[in-house]
Amino acid sequence: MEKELTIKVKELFGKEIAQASNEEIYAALLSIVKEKMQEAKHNEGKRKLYYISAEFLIGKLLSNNLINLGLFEETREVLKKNGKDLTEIEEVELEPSLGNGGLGRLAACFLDSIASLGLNGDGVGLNYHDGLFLQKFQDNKQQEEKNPWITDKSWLTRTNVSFEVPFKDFTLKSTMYDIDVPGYHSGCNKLHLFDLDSVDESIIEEGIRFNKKDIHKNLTLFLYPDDSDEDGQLLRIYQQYFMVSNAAQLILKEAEERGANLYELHKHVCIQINDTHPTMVIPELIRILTEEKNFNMDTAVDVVSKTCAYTNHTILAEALEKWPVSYLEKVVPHLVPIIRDLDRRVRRDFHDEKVYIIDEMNRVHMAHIDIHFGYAVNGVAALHTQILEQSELKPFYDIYPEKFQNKTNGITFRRWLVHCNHKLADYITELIGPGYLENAQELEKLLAYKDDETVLGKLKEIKKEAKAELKRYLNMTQGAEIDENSVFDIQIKRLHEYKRQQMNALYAIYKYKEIKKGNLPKRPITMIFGAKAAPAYTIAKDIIHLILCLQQLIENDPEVSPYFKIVMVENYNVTKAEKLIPACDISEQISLASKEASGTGNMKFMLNGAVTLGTEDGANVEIHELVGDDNIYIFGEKSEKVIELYETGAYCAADIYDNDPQVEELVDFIISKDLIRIGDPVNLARLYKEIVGKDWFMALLDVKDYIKTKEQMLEDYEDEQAWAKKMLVNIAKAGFFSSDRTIAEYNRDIWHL
Ligand code: 26Q
Repeated sequence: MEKELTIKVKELFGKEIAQASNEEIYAALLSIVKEKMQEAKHNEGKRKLYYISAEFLIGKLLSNNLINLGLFEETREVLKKNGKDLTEIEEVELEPSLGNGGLGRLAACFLDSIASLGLNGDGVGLNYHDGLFLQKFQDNKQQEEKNPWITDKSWLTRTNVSFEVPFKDFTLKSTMYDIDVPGYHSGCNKLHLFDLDSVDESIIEEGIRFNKKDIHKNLTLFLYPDDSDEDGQLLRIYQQYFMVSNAAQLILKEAEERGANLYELHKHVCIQINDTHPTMVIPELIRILTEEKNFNMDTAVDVVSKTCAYTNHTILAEALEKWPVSYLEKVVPHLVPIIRDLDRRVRRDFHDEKVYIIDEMNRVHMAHIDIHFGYAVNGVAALHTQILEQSELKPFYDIYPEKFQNKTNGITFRRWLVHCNHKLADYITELIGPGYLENAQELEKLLAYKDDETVLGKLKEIKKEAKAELKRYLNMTQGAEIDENSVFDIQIKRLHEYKRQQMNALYAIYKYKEIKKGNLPKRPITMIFGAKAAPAYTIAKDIIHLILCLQQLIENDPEVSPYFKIVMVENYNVTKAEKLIPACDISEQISLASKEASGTGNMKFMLNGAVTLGTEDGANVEIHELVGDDNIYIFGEKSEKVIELYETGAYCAADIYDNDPQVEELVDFIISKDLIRIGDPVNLARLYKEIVGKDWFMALLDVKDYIKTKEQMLEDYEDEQAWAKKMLVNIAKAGFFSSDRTIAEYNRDIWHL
C-alpha cells in the first residue's frame, strides 16, 4: 500500500503523502481501492441472486472496503508513519443516505455477507440524490434539510447500461450506476443503483419541498418522499416501478447473456423482494415475458413464481402497502390487467377474501401478490415468523405452510466490530485468534475467560476508552459535554411510537423528579437518543420535541445536571451509530412486545459488550435465550398478552392513568409549567392527549415495570466485576447474530445458489 499510495498521491496532486491534505489522501485511497475492486473477480455460480430493495443503508465505505480487501491495518500504518490518521481521513467521505433504518441496514449487511461467502448475488435499488433528509434541531424541533451525498469522489461508477421504462404518459431512459461490494477475503459483487439523467436537484425549495408532479426532475431525488397526499403516493409508485422495471430488464438481459433458456429462468435467477416496495417486479416480469418473449400467461406466472421470494419486515398494518387500483392506472396502466389476472387466479382457487389481491375497496395488497406468486415467505426473527404464521398471515400460512420460513436477522461483524471497535476486535483476536471473523460461533471460546479478572478488567478498560472517544466526538460534533464515568444508556433507532421512545422519556421524567426530591443516583446517568421522525409523522415529531425539551430542562437545572444528562444526537446515521454502539452500557430495546419484527441494533450493542434492557420482542427473545436470565434485563407484558389486548380492545390507557398516581404524575409532567416554559404548548399538549387518550402502543402498560427494571440495572452496574462478566457473556454469545449465518441459511433454504 505504501508504494501505491505514494505513486497515486504524486500522480494526482504532485505531493508526498506527508504533505497531502486529508481530502487528497482520501481521493487517492478511493482511486486505489476502486481500481482493486474493478480488478477483483465477481463471484460466480449458475444461479444468481438479485436482492431488490428500496433502501441500502451502506454507510461510509472506505474503511469497510479496506478491511474486506485485507488492506486496513497496512493502510493505517502507512498513514500513521506519515503523520496522518485514518479516522480523520474518513471524515472526508460523505455518508450515502440511501436508507432509513433496519431494513436498509440489513440489506447492506447482507450484501457484505453474500460477497464474503463467495455467493453470486447483486443488490438492485435506486440512486437517490438526496436520500433520506438531513435532520437539524431548531427550537427543540426536528427540521428537515436536503442531504446531498453524490460528488465526483463517491464510490459510484456510471455504467453504459440503460433501459427504457414505460409509464402511462411517457417513457424514461435510465442510467445504471454501480458500487462494488468486496467480500471479506473473497470475490466482489455489485450494488446496482438506477437513476435518471434528467433529475434536477435545483427544484428543491426550502427544506425538502419540491414539485411532486415533475417526475422527470424529481424521480430519484428523495427516499420516501412525503406521501401524505395523492401526488406523493403517485410519486412513490413511479419510484417503485422505475426500480423494478430496471431490475427486471437487467435480470433478463444478464440471464440471456449467460445463455439461459428463459423458460428455466428460476434455474438461473432468484429474486429476493425486500419488504413489499419491490413487489411490482412480479407483474413486470410477467408482462415482459408475455409481451416480449412470447410466453403464455400460465407459463409466465409459473416461471416467475418459481423465481421470486419475499421477506416480511413488519406486522404493523399501516406499513403493509396497499395501492388503489386507480393510482396504478394513472402511473402503470399496463400492469393493471396483469394484477387483475393474478387476482382472478386467487379468487378461482381460494374463497377467502382475506387472501384476495384486490380488496372490496379496489386496493391492491402488495404483500398478497408476493405470497401467492413467490415460492418463499420469511420473517426476520423466530417470534416474528411465529406471529406471521399464527395471526397476521394465518390465512396464507394455512394455504401454503411450506412457503413459510424463519430467517433470524444478523449483522456483519466486519463493520460492527472490526471497524467500529477495533480495540475490542484486536483484544478478542489476542484471546481466541482471528477465526471468529469467518466463523462467528468461535466467539464462544471467550466463555473460558468469564472469571478471569485480567480479561474482565481489560473489557472494562476498552469500554471506558470507547466512552471517552464518544465524549470527544459528541463534543466536536454538537458541543455536548458528557461524563465518561457516568453510565451510558442509549436508544438509537427510527422514531416510532411502537419503539416507545416516549416510555423512555417518561423514565427521564421519573429520574428528574427523583433527583429533585434528593434521591441522587449512585453514579451520574447519561441518556442518549438518536432518531429521525418521518416528516409527516406528527406524534413522532412531538416525541422528539419532548426529549429535546427535557434535555434543555435538565441541562439548565444545577440541582439535576451533575447527576443526569440527556443528549439527543442530531442526524443519527450509520456513521454516528459506529461511534455510539461501542460506548454503550445499557442497550434500550423496549418496543411493545409483538411489534418489533427483529431489531438489529440490539445485536450490534450485544456484540460490543452492552447489556440489553428489553421486552420479549423480535430478536430480543433469541438474545435472552442465548445469554440467559443473568445477562439481560427483561420487562413488560409478553406478546400473547399484547395480541389479546388488541383483539379484545381491552387496553385503556386512561384507566391506568386515572388509577395510578405515579403514572399520572409522570404523564402530567409533559404539560407542566416547567416544560411548557421551554417547549411548544401545542406539541406537548397533543402528545399528552395522545398518551392519556389512546396510547396505541401501550407505553403506560409497561412503564412501571420498565422503571423498576432500569433501576435494578443501574444498581447492578455498580458491581463492576459482575457487570463485566455480563459484558463478556453477551459478546461471547453474539456469534449467532453474524449475518454470515443468516445468509448461509437463506442460501441453504431459499436461494440455492
Ligand atoms: C410503507 C408504506 C408506505 C410508505 C413507507 C412504508 C415503509 C417504509 C419503510 C414501511 C417500512 C419501512 C421500513 C421498515 C423497517 O426498517 N423494518 C425493520 O426491518 C428490520 C430488518 O428486518 C427489523 O430488524 C426491524 O425490526 C424492522 O422494524
